[in-house]
Amino acid sequence: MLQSTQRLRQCAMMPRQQEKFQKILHATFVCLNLFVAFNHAGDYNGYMVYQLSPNTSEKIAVLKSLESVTGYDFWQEPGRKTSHLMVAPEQQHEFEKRMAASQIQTTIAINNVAEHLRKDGTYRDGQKEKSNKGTRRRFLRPDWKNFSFERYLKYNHMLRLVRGVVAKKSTANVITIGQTYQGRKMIAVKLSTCDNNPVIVIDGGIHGREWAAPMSVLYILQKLIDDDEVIKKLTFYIIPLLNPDGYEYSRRKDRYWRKTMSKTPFTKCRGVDGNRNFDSHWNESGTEGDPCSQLYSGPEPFSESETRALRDLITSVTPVMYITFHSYGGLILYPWGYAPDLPDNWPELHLLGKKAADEVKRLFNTEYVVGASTNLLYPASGGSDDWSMEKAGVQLVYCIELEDFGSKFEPSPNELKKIVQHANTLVQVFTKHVEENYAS
Ligand code: 0X9
Ligand code: ZN
Repeated sequence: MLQSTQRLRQCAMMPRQQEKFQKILHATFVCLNLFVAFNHAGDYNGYMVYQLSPNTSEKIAVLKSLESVTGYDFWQEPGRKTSHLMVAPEQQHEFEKRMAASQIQTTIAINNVAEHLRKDGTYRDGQKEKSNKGTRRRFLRPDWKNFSFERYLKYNHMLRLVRGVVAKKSTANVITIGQTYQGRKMIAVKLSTCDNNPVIVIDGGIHGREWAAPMSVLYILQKLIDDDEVIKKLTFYIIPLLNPDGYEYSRRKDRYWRKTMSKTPFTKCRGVDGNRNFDSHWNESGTEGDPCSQLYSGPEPFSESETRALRDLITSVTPVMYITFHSYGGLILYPWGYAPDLPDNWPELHLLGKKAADEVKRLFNTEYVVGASTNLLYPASGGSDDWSMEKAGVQLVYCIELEDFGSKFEPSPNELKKIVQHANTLVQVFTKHVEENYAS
């Protein structure tokens, strides 16, 4: 529930004074930066999440200038009507002053992130759950047929589920597409009956903390694997989890970890934002050169083994469609993400996106908004979606920000169950379009 931050005082300052004031604040932020960078390590006691409603482009620019400040973590980046920002306790006072000075409307979405996390967590993998008979048992061996998508799975269990089901199906194969920085196996499931069929690549979880995304891709796989009719006409490569290192670190140590886990020389900060690491307008917009930033684009394009694995798969199978799942926001995005330009085929992408959104609305009464990435969200270059269209020539490309029902990164079991169905509905509509227009 949102609470109003009435303690924010609206300051009526002259522009010059305001500029000076903002410079002093910025200097204070930079000093705090170093302190916070080495001090939170997954402990979110006292951290707050603010909901911000900047109603002018100047106010959005003020928020954007905070992106580079460590201790500030945008859960939803500035660009849309509202955004969510987590702020470390040491910085909250300065932050509130700054918002007041810039007259940006601010409410508190989560008062203490650590408490919020303590309340959550009853439905994570490995924790006790009620069995059908009402007794409590440990959920160690999820089995595919009865798995109901009401909890999040650890990566090993995802692999176990996938391997188990693929072993029973002649049209499905698990292929290893690479290895993560920490040595985890990266896999894709190939569903195919004929190598000449149009190819669709689907992935999820390039951002560690977005747990609903890999679960959605697993659900899509569960539905597709038995759909013999579709597999007669199309070939799929499904990558349930693109950033297993980041996901596992988010499960075990730091719930809001977003990046990969690679090490960069001369800094204690780890990881690269995989979705800023692709070689498409690399490092041009919405990215950071600071290894401590959540949006660090890496030392060079494709510095990460995880992004290279996707690159190599896509270049070798030349898909006609690529869909990447993220959370959250309830958005169906198509390129470009680096700038407000539009691809030539944007009318097709827009109409198909709308068709898919209409189907989710009809079945679940949930609204997904459709549009070009930069225009609907914000400019951010180096994304897997932009790269696959620009450099790999994939014609139909979507980045889906799954609905969260206001639960942000922590959809409840009930919500997760609906979210994975949204994802599957979108894919069904997309798949039908490819079948009807691109298959022979
Ligand atoms: O910023 C991102 O990478 C995505 N949003 S998220 O909140 N899940 O991090 C949106 C990516 C949209 N695509 C591009 N900008 N290329
Ligand atoms: Zn994401």
